[in-house]
Amino acid sequence: MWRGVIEEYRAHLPVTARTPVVTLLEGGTPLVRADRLARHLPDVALWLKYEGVNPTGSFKDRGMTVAISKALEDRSRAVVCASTGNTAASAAAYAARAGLPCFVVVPAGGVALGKMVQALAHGARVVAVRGSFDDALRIVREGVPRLQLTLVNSINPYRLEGQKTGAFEICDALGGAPDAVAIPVGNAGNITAYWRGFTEYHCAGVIDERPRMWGFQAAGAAPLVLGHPVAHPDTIASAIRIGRPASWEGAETAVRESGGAIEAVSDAELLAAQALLAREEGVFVEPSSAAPVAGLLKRAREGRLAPGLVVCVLTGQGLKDPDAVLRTERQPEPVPATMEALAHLVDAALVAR
Ligand code: AN7
Repeated sequence: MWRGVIEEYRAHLPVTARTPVVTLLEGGTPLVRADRLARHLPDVALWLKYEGVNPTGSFKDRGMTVAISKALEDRSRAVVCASTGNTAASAAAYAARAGLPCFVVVPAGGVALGKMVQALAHGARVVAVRGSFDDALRIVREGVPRLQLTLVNSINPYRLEGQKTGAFEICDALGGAPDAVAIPVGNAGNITAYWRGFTEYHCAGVIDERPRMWGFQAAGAAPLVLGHPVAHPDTIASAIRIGRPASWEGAETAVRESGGAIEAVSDAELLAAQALLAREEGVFVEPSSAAPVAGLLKRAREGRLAPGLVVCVLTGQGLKDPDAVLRTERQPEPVPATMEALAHLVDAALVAR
């Protein structure tokens, strides 16, 4: 049975026999081959690392199991994070399991419905500020020393330590490293963590080569592409609506050392990629998580996609953000409860195909 990322990768993580392990058995997520989607990407063998099936529905759980376990070991009195939603949901769940109070600071109106509901359900104290995620992170960083809280954003080094296990799992499943990894970039913690994971496996001789790291930001929130912070980030992908990434240097190092790149995709490209994943592969992700697929499609269209084995990291579950889908999809109008009404709709739909 899968034992969660701390037990599975204990030798690679900053834990000891005295660390109380707080886990929901996160990690061990599917690496799914995506041949139908790959038809749009000439000469690419495409795999999807589906992080949406983690316990709280995103990759954040990999880091949170380590951060919350260490907070408990260090006798923290409460934890706090700023969040666009997924960190909040994960912190709330793991803090609940540890018996620790949890404060989450979010941009008012800037968090998808499912994530807000998760934080509330797990009993986190939710503080909604009139401002952006970057404002929320700023006040949390300022407040942590005075309030004596443990910060569980990815500035907390234990978070990235846990998240690097995603890279280990990809190599373990493939029996080596892929040629490239495509990943969404918001606060830039995850691309930094994956690069660390590949580098550690490379140094340990587990893999011969490290993959190229391709990061994708939303065009309205693309500070790493522009080369300067964005004061008012704007995108439908609320998870990555971030103008001043905390792990800026980590992302640049990953790209430089791997020979990769960070590029931008438009909201229209994000939504099209989200729909394609759902309709051609049966994999439902939130808009931010469609960024790597949107980016690969764009590279292919522009003739800039090298052949090889590519893994897309799909960071979050689609159910978290129902409003994003309902912008383009309409709910059905009720019809009479008759077989004829059903037959009429079936015939119309199949003729239209
Ligand atoms: C689904 O929850 O920043 O580049 O506060 O939720 O490591 O920040 C979420 C980020 C990608 C970007 N995909 O990862 C938060 C938060 C999803 C996310 C990212 C996020 P990073």
